[in-house]
Amino acid sequence: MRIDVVSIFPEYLSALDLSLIGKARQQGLLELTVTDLREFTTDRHRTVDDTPYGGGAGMVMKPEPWAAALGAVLGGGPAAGPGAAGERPVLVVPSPAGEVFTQATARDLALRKHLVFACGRYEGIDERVVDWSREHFEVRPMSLGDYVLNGGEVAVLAMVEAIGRLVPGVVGNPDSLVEESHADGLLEYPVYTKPALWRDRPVPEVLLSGHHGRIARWRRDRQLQRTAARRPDLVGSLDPTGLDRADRAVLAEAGWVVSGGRVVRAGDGAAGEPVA
Ligand code: 6GU
Repeated sequence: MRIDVVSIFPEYLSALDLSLIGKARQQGLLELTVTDLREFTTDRHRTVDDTPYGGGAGMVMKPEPWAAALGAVLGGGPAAGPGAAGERPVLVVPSPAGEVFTQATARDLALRKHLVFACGRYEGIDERVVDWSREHFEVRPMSLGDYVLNGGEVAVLAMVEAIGRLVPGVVGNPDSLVEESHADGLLEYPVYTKPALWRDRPVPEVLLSGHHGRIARWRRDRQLQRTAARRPDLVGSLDPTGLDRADRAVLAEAGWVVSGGRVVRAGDGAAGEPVA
């Protein structure tokens, strides 16, 4: 997979030299290039921003350096036309005004050949850059969640890590990807290691039993309870056909029932359902 990141703070992305993603780059699994947007300015001050039309606080990133940088990333230099045959690269534009980036997004983007991340700063990038980019890229404005960062760089670190670890070969043991949070719409179960007794706190006994069936059931129960307590929004999105009797009993205990083909809060739905 090829990944390009364009930023006025290329050093911010140096964390991508480290750990799993750094190793994947050394192994050639990920070909990641960070480009300094200021290399595509033409004035003495290397200006990338200007005041907003219509007034208001802050500054807006100018279109010309962005068009030149994205043109170069497309491979044909600043005057490059539409891409060659094959799939268009994805242009991810990190922004608190984007669609929320989830594990499903990461899985989707991990299948693509070429991802480009355009890190905005200040109040954002002139919207015409986004419109123009749709001629050359599949454009995806993306947010990490409902809070505001100073720029896209930290968001890109998170997104590249989430995507990169799903590229085959990047995570050594692919089983690690199966039982983690959000793999199946639930939060992960709690984990323990030695010693079996620490500061008067024992590890849950079932985990020492060697009984694989009971351990799997205990873990599944903890996933359901934890998700109901911490992320009720995820419970409401569960597919009831994936829930066995034991799952439904745990959810009922937490105040959720299956009704009308959906998982709903007890009391919120159809007549005749038990109220907690
Ligand atoms: Cl992707 N960018 C910025 N600037 N702020 C954010 C964000 C992204 N996601 C959440 N807040």
